[in-house]
Amino acid sequence: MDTEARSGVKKSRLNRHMRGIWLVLLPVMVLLMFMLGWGLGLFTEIEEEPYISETSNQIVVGVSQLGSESGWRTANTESIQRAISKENGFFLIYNNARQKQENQIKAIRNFISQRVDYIVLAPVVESGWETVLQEAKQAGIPVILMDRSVEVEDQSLYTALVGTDSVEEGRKAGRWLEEYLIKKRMSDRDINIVVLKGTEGASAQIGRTAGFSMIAGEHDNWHILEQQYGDFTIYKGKEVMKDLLKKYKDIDVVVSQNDDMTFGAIEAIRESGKTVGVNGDITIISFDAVHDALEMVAEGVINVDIECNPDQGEYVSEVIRLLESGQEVEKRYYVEEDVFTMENVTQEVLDGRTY
Ligand code: GYE
Repeated sequence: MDTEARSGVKKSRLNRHMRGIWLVLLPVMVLLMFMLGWGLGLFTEIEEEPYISETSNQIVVGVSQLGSESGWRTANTESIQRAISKENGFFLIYNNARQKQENQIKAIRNFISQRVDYIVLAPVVESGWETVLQEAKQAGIPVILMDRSVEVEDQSLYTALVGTDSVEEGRKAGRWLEEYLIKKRMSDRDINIVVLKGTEGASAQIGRTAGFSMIAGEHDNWHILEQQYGDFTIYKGKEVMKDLLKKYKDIDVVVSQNDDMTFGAIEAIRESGKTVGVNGDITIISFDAVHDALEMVAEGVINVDIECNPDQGEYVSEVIRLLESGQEVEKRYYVEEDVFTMENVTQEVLDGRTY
């Protein structure tokens, strides 16, 4: 055999050998790939979250809370967790967004993919919700807003709002100041005011600012020296107040849009050597009326506290019950609210205040 022929024989033997290897290897590889795919769940349908099927007779509710910035917020969270409970026939999936809208959007998308029955949203800011609310609507999941509201053109993007009338709260603060100045025979004097606003873009802040400004606008002698964001927190309230005290030597009134900022502001004022409250240098107007703040109202440290009721959980669960039984619900449910001064903070009020 010449060399060419010999190499031809070698090649065909080699080919046969290779084919033999492949014949064994190929089925093994296919089997291995199949087993791998099976292990990864590629050949089975994506399963529902197990608890949803386990809770078929419970109403599944996803709650997106905006954060935990204040005593009021803690009470609001407790209220919704109490109402949307197992004992009441609900299965709650709770998420705290830590003041970030993007976290709330993520949570809502998560609720949608888990096919919850209802979504409860306490929105940190007012705008930027269209897309995600549209997604919930397309998935057929009703959205109930709690506490704060959203700014959307299409009102059908949410089913109902359970909250407070923040514009009215701001007006109440203004009207109280009007009456107070009349009583003190100071209604003709120049009054210097600073405003500690809550979170930028939050409906509670926007409403309270607008409501108070409406009344302030009716008085030429009321001068709003400056308004600054204090994020509804003690820390920021103190920082902002310190800054304002440095800038203005003659502040008469502080309008602080929640009790936490008020606590911080009072610390800053006292540290600057000034006094607060009923017989003090600076009149304090606060919002929320949590227990510790009401004690300070009773002591005359805070002049007035415009109540904002965080007990909204029961109203939310009531709205869900109505929807479950196929009934119409109102678009807005406002909870009842009072105005507290030294005169009406009784021991009974203090004892009854659980937050
Ligand atoms: O006043 C404040 C909280 O949105 C009404 O948010 C709520 C406000 C409340 O952090 O304390």
